[in-house]
Amino acid sequence: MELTHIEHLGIAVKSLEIAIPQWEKLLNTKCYNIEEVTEQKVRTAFFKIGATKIELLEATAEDSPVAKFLEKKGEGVHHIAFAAKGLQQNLDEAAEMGIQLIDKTPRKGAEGLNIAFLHPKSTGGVLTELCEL
Ligand code: CMX
Repeated sequence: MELTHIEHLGIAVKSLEIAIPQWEKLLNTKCYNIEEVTEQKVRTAFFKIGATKIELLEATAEDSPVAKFLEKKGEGVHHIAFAAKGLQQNLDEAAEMGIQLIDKTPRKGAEGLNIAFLHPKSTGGVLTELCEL
């Protein structure tokens, strides 16, 4: 696989309204984008911090993956996202290595990026996202 850097860290929060000002204070920077990703049943808020980003995730439905996560584990780091050169090729290589793919082909994520998730059961318990550069 060819991963270049950490594109963002996804953090599950109960409420963006509460979390955004807290993270703006912590990072000393303003949230630059709030976006709903209907397909993923989340509302997201982004912050730039150096070469990477922080993505806050709020569930928009009871059956959202983020709602399930919050119920089981509470607020906290939900996933790590790597920038990948050639997303489909990286997915094919991951599958060849025996990594379980949640998405066998790329789909559209926040900020218009093509993304795909790898199952946490095959990535050391960390939900992992690949983002096409
Ligand atoms: N990180 C680590 N482990 C996780 C996890 C996460 N974010 N989410 C679930 N798991 C673990 C659970 O703890 C559980 O482990 P155990 O079997 O040991 O209890 C196991 O995975 C199954 O979890 P579950 O609650 O039964 O949930 P599902 O199997 O229904 O779904 C997953 C889990 C990862 C397949 C699903 O959440 C998914 O498809 N995620 C990718 C999409 C996503 O998260 N979208 C939201 C973000 C979108 C964005 O960034 O734009």
